[in-house]
Amino acid sequence: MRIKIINPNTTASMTARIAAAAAAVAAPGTEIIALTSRSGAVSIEGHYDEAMSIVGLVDAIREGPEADAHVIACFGDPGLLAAREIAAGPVLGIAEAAMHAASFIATGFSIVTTLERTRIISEHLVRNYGMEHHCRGVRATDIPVLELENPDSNSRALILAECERAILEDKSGAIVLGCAGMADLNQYLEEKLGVPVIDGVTVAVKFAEALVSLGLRTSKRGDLAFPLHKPYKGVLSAYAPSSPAAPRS
Ligand code: 2AL
Repeated sequence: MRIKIINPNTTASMTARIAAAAAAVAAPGTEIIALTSRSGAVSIEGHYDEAMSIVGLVDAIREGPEADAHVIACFGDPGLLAAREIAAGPVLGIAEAAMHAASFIATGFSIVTTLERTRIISEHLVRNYGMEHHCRGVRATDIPVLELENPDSNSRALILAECERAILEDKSGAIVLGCAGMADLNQYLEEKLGVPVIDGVTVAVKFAEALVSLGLRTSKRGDLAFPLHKPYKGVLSAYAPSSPAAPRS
């Protein structure tokens, strides 16, 4: 099967790390295609960045070979439901996938994320996904997303310290990493912390494999049906849904 992983920010080096994490867990018959958005912010760190990322995300879903499933590799899960409307196969957001995985293996988890201003995005997702009874805290490290790329930064140490506080203060049994740029940290953190550390990229790949191998696809009854055919105006005119039920993978 083919799984397309889309980094909705425009930083290709981050996509490379996401792709490596995905390839490390993919089953032998799974082809991973990792794409970097061609338009939008270099890092997604707020509501505006998220909103602006969705056109690039849609382009990436539509370009290149068809995929059996898609993964949106940004912890805000930007455009997740819109992506499900235009795709026929499953579309997984890394935040949704990570929270569900955490709820299977611990009664309570904490999310450790990047900038303080992104905390509200995770909090909204916790509520949207019905995870209030499982999530015991959202903790911001105030690390800018692109600092995770900088080998000279002390981001690892800051993230480790915040995870330790989460385990002690929130009484959490698992940590959810709140950024796709942390996809290479889970093993290091797990060894230091002694609790499961969940990176959404890897669990989303495994959930996608499971759904595809079970023959499960996005429901096209109701709100996730292909978008209604209608004209779009202005700079988005090229994005008008082209036919009432154009099946796109
Ligand atoms: C993210 C992420 O996963 N990628 C990105 O650019 N911004 N989310 C976050 N909370 O930092």
